[in-house]
Amino acid sequence: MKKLLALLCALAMMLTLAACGPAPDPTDPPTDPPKPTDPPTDPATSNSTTYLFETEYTYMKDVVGGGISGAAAGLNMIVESTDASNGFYVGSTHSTKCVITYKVTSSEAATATLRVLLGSELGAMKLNPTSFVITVNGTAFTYEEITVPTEVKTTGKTFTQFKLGDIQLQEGENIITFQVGPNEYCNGGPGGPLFDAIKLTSTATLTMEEHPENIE
Ligand SMILES: [Ca+2]
Repeated sequence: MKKLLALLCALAMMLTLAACGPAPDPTDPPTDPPKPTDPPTDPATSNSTTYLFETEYTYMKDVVGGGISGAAAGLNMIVESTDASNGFYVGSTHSTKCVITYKVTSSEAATATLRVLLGSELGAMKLNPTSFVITVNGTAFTYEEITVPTEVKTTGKTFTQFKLGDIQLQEGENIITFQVGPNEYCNGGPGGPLFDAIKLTSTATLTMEEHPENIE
């Protein structure tokens, strides 16, 4: 009987010791806390729309341009081309007096991503906020320099799309201007790109003041 009691005591001690092992610390955080769902990289993309606005539909009648050799202005700057969006682009922009003006009405104040479709007849052309000035409602828009490749009709890559960045639109009418700045791309004088169209991507509803009679 004594032996049995001793055995039971020994067992009880072993169980007690076993129960005294390192207890989990209740303050420890879970090793893998649930992560919040990653936000979409661009919250505006889900319900935004991309609008294609043709340069040949801007108000062109009073626009001053410049050809490689000789003057150009107004509707004479519009060129028909199967390579261009809508079959036309605006060329002969080789003058610092050349200002292309888009009037875009926005349903609300909103951000819009600006892309431009450009070509070059003057070789590879570096455009930046100095050599090609862009303004939005009178404020200069800063963008990273782009290089417009020369016109290469054999590959059909006459026009290249460039994403320039986000602009801020106000509710109602917005004026977006593109002006050739001082540069030496055209025989040492100012040269501009072949201007096909712009694209604006925004959650707002956008409309452009269009002049389709330009190409009639
Ligand atoms: Ca066009």
